[in-house]
Parts: sequence; structure tokens; C-alpha cells
Amino acid sequence: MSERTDVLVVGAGFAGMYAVYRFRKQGLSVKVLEAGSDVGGTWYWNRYPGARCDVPSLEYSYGFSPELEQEWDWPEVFSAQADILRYANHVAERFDLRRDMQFNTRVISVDYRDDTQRWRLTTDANEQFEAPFCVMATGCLSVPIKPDIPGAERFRGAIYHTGSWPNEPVDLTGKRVGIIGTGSSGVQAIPELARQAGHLTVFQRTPVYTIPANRKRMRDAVQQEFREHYREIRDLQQRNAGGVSNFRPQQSVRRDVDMDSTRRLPNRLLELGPEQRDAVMERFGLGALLGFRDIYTDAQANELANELYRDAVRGMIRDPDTAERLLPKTYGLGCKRQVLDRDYYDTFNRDNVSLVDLSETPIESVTEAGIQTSATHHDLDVLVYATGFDAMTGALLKANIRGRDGMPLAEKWRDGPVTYLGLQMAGFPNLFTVTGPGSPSVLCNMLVAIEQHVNWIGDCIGYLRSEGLRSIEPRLQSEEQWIAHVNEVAQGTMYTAPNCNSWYLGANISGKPRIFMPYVGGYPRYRERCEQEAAGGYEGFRLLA
Ligand code: N01
Repeated sequence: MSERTDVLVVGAGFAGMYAVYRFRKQGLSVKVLEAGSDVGGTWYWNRYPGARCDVPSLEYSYGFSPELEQEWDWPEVFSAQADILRYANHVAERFDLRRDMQFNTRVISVDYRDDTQRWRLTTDANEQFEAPFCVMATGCLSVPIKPDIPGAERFRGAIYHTGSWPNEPVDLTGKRVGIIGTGSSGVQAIPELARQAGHLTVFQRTPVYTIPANRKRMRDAVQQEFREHYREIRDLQQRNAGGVSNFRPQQSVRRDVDMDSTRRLPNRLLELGPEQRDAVMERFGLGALLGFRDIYTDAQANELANELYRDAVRGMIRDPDTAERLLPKTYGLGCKRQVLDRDYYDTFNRDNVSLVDLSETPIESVTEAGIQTSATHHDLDVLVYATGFDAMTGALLKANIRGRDGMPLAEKWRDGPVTYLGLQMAGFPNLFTVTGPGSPSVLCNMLVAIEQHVNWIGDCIGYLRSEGLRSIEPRLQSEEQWIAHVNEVAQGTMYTAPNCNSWYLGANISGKPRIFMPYVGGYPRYRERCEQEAAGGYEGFRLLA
């Protein structure tokens, strides 16, 4: 006998948590199924040393509760994983969310039953749950991947993945640690691992562009000023392409800090002469490059920025050969998600760190005792994979979703993800995805994107109920037009440059169709489009009584 509710939600990260609050508030019964042992999603799984968020915490926080905004203290401007997880736990307790959640439960199939017009979810313990509505709140970066290296199973030391780091402390004192991968996770972990380990060997396939992160402690006066302006800040977020308000505190600014000086720079790098460019780099460092708008769309400006970046990095590394290996040369700034770091380059000046350039000496195999490259054997006690995720589509495909007439989602998405607004798929009635492919998701402040999606879904279910309708799914034509639009706006940006290979494009997984998955047209434009659909009675969808 299966348990029945109005809505089933898969995942208890920030999306699933808010879904419980929102749906309950409108009188729906909800059940959340979560593979982990508690709430937090990304911040539950990614506990590796150095993990932290790249959006300021006062903005990367829920906006649905003014009381919550007033009572929570953030210790740093950009929070560490442990502080964000503490916040998630606080929210779960404060709103009694766990009451409707079942943990340690992995959903292994999600089936639409044509006879009952309900979704049936089956778990790894062979439990079954049914509901007329199903919300996949499974996250965009929640399926960690490990490369297929010959002999990987033979390694006798400890193996970790940054995306599923253990809850218990990992003692690396005196150990010989190897890490594969230099994306956001690797770049954050490497300086911390180097501090803890006896020796750290970094196996790098593609060098990264990384910018020093803001490391400020939160000042009470700044937090207070945010609290006094929160409604205005949430409103600004709704009108910003990336869902961040960029609110500048006025009263609490220290007189000795020139907070806005980089904002006085011109918008275009190509407007600066050589001396001005050197002066900018000298004064503001690598981060200044990101402020020039032309580097994202103009190939000449982009290459100039890349060269300025490389010159600056050459000056940071003591060993010129190591410096040269650390310089990205095969793609440009703006192609991948911008990486932020604390002490990344300086870590390569430490005596206990060595860099292996896999483009010169590729990995041949993992052995019982370490990694064999084409040049030598590296003895290791611990191997850390910082090799990323099957992004955006991975968790949805892994859930084995089958829609009307048993149609597998994997078949519908054989040539890449097809959705309408990143919210729904034709053939999958009453199934919703939160921050799905085709929505701004990973290009937006996640908390803003999540609340907007969950609110839209809640309103949609409310509409169906009030109109006596049973189901909603997109028209095929709406999907086709939307995907064409998603592709069109991504063209001409550095994201889709021919030499760019990123997880946004699925290029980190062999055989995955090369499609730019998130919507790059900006959050406000996207939100307005969703609002128009709702206000117009969901014309782009098929509604069935
Ligand atoms: O994963 P990635 P990530 N042999 O895919 C390498 C978010 N995030 O976990 O480029 C050797 O970016 C791969 O090399 P290459 C953020 O959105 C956010 O680091 O494929 N190397 C690359 O260096 C981010 O973008 C935060 O040649 C192999 C690395 O592994 C996203 O998560 C922090 C390999 C994977 O990099 C993913 O970041 C952390 C192989 N066979 C993560 N296979 C913040 O908020 C892969 N690699 C700051």
C-alpha cells in the first residue's frame, strides 16, 4: 500500500525545504523524500575543507520570512559550508519542516500512472508514495562523477569525492594526498588540503581562471543596515539579471574603505590604453577584469583580459615552470562558472605541494599505492576526486522518470534537455522541476531562483484546484519555441565559444549532448515570462479537467 499526499517532493535542499513551507501554507499535504540523513542539499553533501559560497550570505538566504531575516546572524560576508548548513538546520527547526520529510530514502523511480493519473515514487527500500503532483527539487549539481581511470578500484588508501565528503572529520596529518581536478571545488579544497597534509600532489588537466574571494568578517553595522533594507533588497534582487541586489550599505561604510572604486572604471576593457590597464591591474588585481562587460562578448577584449590575467599570475608563483603550467591558455575568461579562491596560487609556493600537468604526463592508471602517469608513479595515502558533477540533468535522469504511456525522460532528452521554462516537460503531466534546465538556475542567485519556482508551482497547483482542473503540461510548441530561445540568447557569449568546454554545456561528460542548459537571458526577463503565463491562464500549457 502506498502512502498518499497532495504533493511529493524529491530532495530536501533549499528547494525542497521551501516547498514544504509554501505548499503547507496553501493547505496541501506534502511529503519530501531525501537520500541524505538531513536537510541542506548541496551544503549537506559538499563538506570538503574550504567549501564556501560565492554569493554574499545576506543575499544567499531565504526572502520569504521577514522574521527569519531579522533573527539570523551571518558570521562572514561569504559564508563557509558549515555556517550555511547551520542556517538550513535553523530554518528546518523554526518552521518544523522535518515533520514532512523522510531521510535516508533514495528515490529510484518516478512513474506516471495513466490509470490513476498520479505519480508513483519508489524508493531503494521498495516503499511507494503516490500523489497527483510531483516536484523534483533534486538540485543542479548533486550527482558527483568520478573519471573512469583504469585500476581505480585497486587503490588501497582512502578515497573521497568533494561532492560527497564524509560527515566525520578526515585526518590528513602527515598523509600523502593527491587531488584530481581544479574546478571550483578543487580550487577551494587545495589550499586547505595543503595546510593539513604532509604532501599534496595536484593533478591538473585544465588550468583555471580564479579570482581572490572576499574574506571579510560580517560587521554588525553592515548586517543591521541590510536588515533595515531587506524589503528593498529583495525587490532589487527581482530586477537583477543574476538575482543579487548589489545593495551598497551607506551608513555603515567605514570611512577608510573605498568600496565603490572599481565601479568608476569604464565598462569596456578596450577603452583603456596599455598604461591604464597596467594601473588597473596593479591597483585592483585579477578581480578587476570581471567588471569589463566587453570581455564576455568581444573576442578581442576577452583575449586581452586573458593575457592580463596570465601576466598577473606569472608574478605570483615563484617557480616559472609551475607558473606557466597554471596558466589557462586554451579558453577564455567567462566560458566557465567563475571560480573564487583563498590563497590558491600561493599554495603552489609551498614546499609540500607539487603540480602534475596531465596535458604533459597523462594519468595511465590508479595503482594500489597511488597514481601512475606517463612519466612516473606518485605514491599516495589519500586520493581526492574534485572531478565535478553530472550537472543539471544528472539527478533527473538518475531518478528514472517515466511519463505518460511509460515514456522515459531519458528518451525525451536523448538529444539534450527539452523543457518549457525549465519548469515542466510535455508528456509529464503535473511533474515540475525546480531550477531545471532552460531556467536561469545556476546563473542566478539560487535562493532567488528557487523561491520564484516554488511560488510559481504553488500558484499553479492552486489555480488547477480552484478551476477544478486535474493536470497541466506544456504544449509541444511552447517547448520547441522556448528551447530555440534559450539557445539563441546563449549564442555569441563566451559560454558557447567553440573552445569553451564547461559543465553548462554538458562537455564534462563524454557522450552528453552539447547544449547550453541554463537560460542566459537574465532572471527578470525570465520571471516576467513565467508571470505572464500564470496571468494569462497558462496558455502555453495543456490543461485537462
Ligand atoms: O567541478 P568542475 P567542480 N582527469 O566540473 C577535472 C559549483 N561549485 O566540482 O576541465 C583529470 O568545475 C576537470 O578538468 P577539465 C560551481 O557552480 C561552487 O569543481 O575537464 N581531471 C576540472 O578541473 C562549479 O562550477 C562553489 O579538463 C579531470 C575538475 O575535474 C560547480 O559546482 C564551490 C578528469 C572538475 O571541475 C562544479 O565545480 C564548488 C579526469 N579524467 C563548486 N575529469 C562555490 O560556490 C574531470 N577532471 C564557490
